[in-house]
Amino acid sequence: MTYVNTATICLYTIGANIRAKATEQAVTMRSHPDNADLPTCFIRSDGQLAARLPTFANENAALVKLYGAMLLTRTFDEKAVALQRTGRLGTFASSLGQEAVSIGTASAMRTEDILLPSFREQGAMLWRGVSPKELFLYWGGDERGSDFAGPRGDFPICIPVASHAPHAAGAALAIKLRQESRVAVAIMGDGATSKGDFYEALNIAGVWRLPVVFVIANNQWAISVPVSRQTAARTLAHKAAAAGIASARVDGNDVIAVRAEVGEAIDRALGGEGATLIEALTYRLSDHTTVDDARRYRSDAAVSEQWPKEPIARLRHYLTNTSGWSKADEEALIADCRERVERAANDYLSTPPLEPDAIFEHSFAALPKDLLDQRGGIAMAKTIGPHHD
Ligand SMILES: Cc1ncc(C[n+]2csc(CCOP(=O)(O)OP(=O)(O)O)c2C)c(N)n1
Ligand SMILES: [Mg+2]
Repeated sequence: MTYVNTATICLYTIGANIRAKATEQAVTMRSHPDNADLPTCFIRSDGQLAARLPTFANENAALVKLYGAMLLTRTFDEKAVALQRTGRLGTFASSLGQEAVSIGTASAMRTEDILLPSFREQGAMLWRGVSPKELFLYWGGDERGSDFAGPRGDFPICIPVASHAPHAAGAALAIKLRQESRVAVAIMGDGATSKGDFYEALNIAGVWRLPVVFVIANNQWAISVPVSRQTAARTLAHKAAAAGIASARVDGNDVIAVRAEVGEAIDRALGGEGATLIEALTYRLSDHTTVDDARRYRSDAAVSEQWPKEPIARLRHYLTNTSGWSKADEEALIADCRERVERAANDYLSTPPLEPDAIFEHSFAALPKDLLDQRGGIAMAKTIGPHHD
């Protein structure tokens, strides 16, 4: 964890010495005040250890659970893309290659914390208990997909870029005013960090010391805009400096590192230390969405270079090396993920569609007049049939 708050830099000189001693025996890549750009990493792309693992990762079952959740996410994404391609789902944003950001973040949260996802965080939502059927319903244009049976306190998918950043600050303010022991956690992309909403949310989170964590899934692209053209800041984590909040950079393809950094940020928030901005470095291996063709703005070679770093193979290498994760284990897990996703897809496909006027049901407690009129029009069309001039 790195603070880019200048007031704490001198403390770090002392802290750095202590930490250097503590990690003498471990090969460490954890972020460090003398090199704020270096991301926290525990497991390298080849599955080898980069640093001594945090306590939660010493238990094999915990790692297998993280692995299974990433695989379920990838299986879900594959099915969603297939459904869209065959005309049975709307536009969809795959999280291929970014599963560790979602799963690392969600696995660090407690049930009572509040997730505010963007549109590419199905992994986090599934981990929190949103069902794959609900996610299919959402992307199929059905409002019932946002009415989660599971995590009732979590926010729905946010399509407008960064508009959930102020919502996260607002949720955190409510937590603080009610003196609850909870944290709001928002996940958004690198493109989101250019929005005014983002800066305003960070600013107020700093001023009011709010219990909120902003996780940036820096997948290097905002549709066709590379991160190099997104900002002149050296890193996205540096954006925390102006808000006076803590920040960290993490290898976003290392699920253990993401979980560790988000966990530390949550602990700080619970301890009254306020907000943290975490930049998770990852890569969007898929098109932006199913209506994008990324080959128009980036080369296949550039994408191929990123594949060896992807998060699922990385953890599989580690599990294979350390705990004898076998081909049979892998096949059983794949079969389980497929079965769960297929069942959810079939449930979604056999769900009768909503009535057209359901579109008016979920945004307003009391409908404004123009929407009341429109709803009346739909009701009339249903009784007398469509109007033809
Ligand atoms: C306010 C707003 N402006 C524009 C868009 C169109 N749009 C959808 S995704 C996107 C890029 C987002 O990039 P990033 O924040 O990096 O997230 P990623 O898609 O990479 O996950 C844009 C411009 C939008 N959804 N909302
Ligand atoms: Mg992006």
